[in-house]
Amino acid sequence: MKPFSAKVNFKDGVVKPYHSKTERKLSHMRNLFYETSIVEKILKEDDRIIYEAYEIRSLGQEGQLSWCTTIIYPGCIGKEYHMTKGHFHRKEGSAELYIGLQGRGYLILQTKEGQFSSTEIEPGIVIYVPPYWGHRVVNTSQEKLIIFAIYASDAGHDYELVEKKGFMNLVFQENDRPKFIKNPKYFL
Ligand code: S6P
Ligand code: ZN
Repeated sequence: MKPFSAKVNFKDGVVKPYHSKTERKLSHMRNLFYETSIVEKILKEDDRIIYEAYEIRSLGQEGQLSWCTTIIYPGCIGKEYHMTKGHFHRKEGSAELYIGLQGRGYLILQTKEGQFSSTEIEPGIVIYVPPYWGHRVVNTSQEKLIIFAIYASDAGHDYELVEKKGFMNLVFQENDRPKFIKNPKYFL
């Protein structure tokens, strides 16, 4: 394999060239937002894009790195801010680096044993996601939240647990400010 490069636009998060672009619409996240009745109501009129990701993959082999930008559009579903689905890595011992490029929000993290952590993201903040911590990005700003992530190419995504149990805390907008609320649907 030879060295290669791509150009990341730090203002809009677009990567050129990229290997894959993922577009996550509200309909792809039906059961991830807390207020499912509000989701269904919005979907009758508008299947909005919640986030997009541009990925540069190298071979899915041990020792290789992949990276991506993720652009989370501003907005709320009911009181809950737009966010990514969130995942654990299939190869659970795989760490990751998150770097804030634009906008503001939180990276929320949790372990399968019930530990929870959150870190604010803003341009220039670099967050280390240790092995075994599931992670989700939440946009609490009124602009696009754009992040850059670097991870092991063979880390993989495990969405199952998050789809079943959610995250321990929800990030709600209250009086125009983010507030962390215990997720009543979460169980250990
Ligand atoms: C991969 C890394 C990111 C996310 C992306 C979308 O390990 O954490 O590239 O895949 O931000 O989030 P999600 O939760 O839908 O995969
Ligand atoms: Zn990850």
